Amino acid sequence: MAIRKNIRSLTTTEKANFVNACLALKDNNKAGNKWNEFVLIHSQTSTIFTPSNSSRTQPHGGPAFLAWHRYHLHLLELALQQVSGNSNIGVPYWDWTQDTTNPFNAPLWSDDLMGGNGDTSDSSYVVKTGPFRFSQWTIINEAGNPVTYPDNRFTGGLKRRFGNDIGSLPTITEVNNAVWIRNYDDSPYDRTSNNSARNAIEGFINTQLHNRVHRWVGQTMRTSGAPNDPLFYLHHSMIDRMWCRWQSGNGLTAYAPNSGGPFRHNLNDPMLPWDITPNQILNYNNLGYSYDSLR
Ligand SMILES: [Cu+2]
Repeated sequence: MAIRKNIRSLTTTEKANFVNACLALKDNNKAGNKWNEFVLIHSQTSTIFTPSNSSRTQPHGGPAFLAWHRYHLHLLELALQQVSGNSNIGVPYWDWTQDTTNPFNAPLWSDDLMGGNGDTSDSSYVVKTGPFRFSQWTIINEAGNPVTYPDNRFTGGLKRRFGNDIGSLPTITEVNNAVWIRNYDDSPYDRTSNNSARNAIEGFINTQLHNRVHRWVGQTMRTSGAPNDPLFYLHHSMIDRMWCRWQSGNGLTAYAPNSGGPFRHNLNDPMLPWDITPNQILNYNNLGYSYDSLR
């Protein structure tokens, strides 16, 4: 049984276990490694519009957002458990509301967890510290090849540029305001939905919760290849935790639309590429993980 912990509560051993499992899944950057498969599932489905003439894709901008990312994160967690032989590994979460006053010095940027900001001194914004630093960890484009940059420097390097695109992280008040919306989602079930906990958490309305953190970290995290950065999963563990908290107040069967909405976003529609339905994963207890705390 995996317990997803706040990164602040991890022991030195737990941090090492998580990092080493990520590195093992990456398999020395060998072609076809499992980590990269997860990146490609995200980047490729991000181009599948549902339906084709809408702004809504399978993973983003629609009701399936939370369910799709819950399942993606769950599969990654299982893969980390499998490769490490440790069924207790849970993907820890980054509660960014605890780092709003001093985000550049948040504890997860340590050398034994995520490493830090990209290098601003040479304006490359390439991550050069921690386990996922340049030359240790290679990020890929939509074709599965190492990412290249216009200046021909640091091919394959992971990039971050904290606080450049947007200056601050979301606060606990903003999280509460999103979680207190009782409606899971609302017509037209897209980026404009107003009375929608899903859209408030995803962040196309109000204070951009999920989207804002991607923007604050910047660079790789702002692309459809964001799962190249292991930080993606710590962020989505926090997003899934927010949904679990919403479910604790609204029930494990609450969802919308049950039917009649856009295909691949209704309760019993198969989500690409797995053909699993939101209905099958609403009750996350059945997926074998829990959180150390929901608030
Ligand atoms: Cu996503």
